[in-house]
Amino acid sequence: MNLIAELEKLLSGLHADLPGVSSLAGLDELQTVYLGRKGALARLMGRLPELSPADRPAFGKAANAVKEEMVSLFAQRRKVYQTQAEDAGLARFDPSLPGRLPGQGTLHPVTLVMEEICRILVNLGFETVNGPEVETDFNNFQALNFPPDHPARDMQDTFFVREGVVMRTHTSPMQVRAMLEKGKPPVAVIAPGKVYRRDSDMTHSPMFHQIEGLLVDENVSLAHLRGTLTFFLRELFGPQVKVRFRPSFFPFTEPSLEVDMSCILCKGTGQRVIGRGGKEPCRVCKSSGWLEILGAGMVDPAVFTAVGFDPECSGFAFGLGVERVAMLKYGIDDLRNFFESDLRFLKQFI
Ligand code: 2U9
Repeated sequence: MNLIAELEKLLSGLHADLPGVSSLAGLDELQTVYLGRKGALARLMGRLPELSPADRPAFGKAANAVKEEMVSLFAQRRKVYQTQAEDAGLARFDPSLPGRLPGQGTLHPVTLVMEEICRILVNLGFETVNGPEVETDFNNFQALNFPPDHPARDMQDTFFVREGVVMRTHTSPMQVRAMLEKGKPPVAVIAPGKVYRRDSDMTHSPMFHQIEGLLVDENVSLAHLRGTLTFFLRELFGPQVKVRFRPSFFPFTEPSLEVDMSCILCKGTGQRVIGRGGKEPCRVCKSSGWLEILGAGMVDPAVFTAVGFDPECSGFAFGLGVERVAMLKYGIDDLRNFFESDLRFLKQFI
């Protein structure tokens, strides 16, 4: 049989074999048999030297035509299988299934506590005010009756941006702004936010969060301050909390107070019950039974004068550190946990 006839036989052999293939893998196998490097067509073409030089071009041309046809037959068949595979994939796809949710973050414990505190105070009628963390010396110190030689005005204690401009050391400048904007009483605002002090150790960080409150009206008394803060602490820590007030000093309040609450771990006893009737000194309140939680006082008339209010008007103010509250509420003993962004820590607060 001449070689050209063999080429035709090979092609009709492929036509006969193709319908017997039932998978993509089977098709790959058959393609190797016919078109592989050592396949039937390659073997046939390897017999070119058997032909006389005059017959070789005709054979070469016929062999190329057969190869092209074979390649196209395999390609067509492959397409059929691919479409079938895609259809099968689509049949398995259920568009009614809920989508996969991207991993959701959680709120930072400081944010959670800040929101909780603001919620209680807003329910009491205070309005939230937010503002700049870079402040004028007037709003941060002068208006709040800080004398020029007060230690807080020293480079060691405050971050100075430039002459007369500081990173706010408390959120009190927001209450100053609120009074300047309103022009006269009544004012009832809370100012939550970041504050900056040149401090850094186990219990101090150069940036922390405060919430301060201010109420200015006619005939505001220490009794209003006491009632408000007692209610506030019982909402935040539970109705069993006892509250006490001690004299203190701040430039912007007179009289000034430190507010303590009964220890939330030992319930004010100074001792914690362990095991069967055993007791140990409470480590949270260092056995005193009390925790310092707020600073407060009646607004000093010098502050009213500085913002153009009648110095005869009356008001109370208070302030607290949010990280401290979060540490007590969640039993955290190292402040640095809040700022290290360790997800194992942060994911515990939902
Ligand atoms: C104006 C007038 C008075 C805000 C106050 C405190 C007492 C206070 C500290 C608590 C812990 C700051 O975070 S802390 O270190 N705050 O003790 N703050 S009275 O008094 C004001 C504020 C604004 C116009």
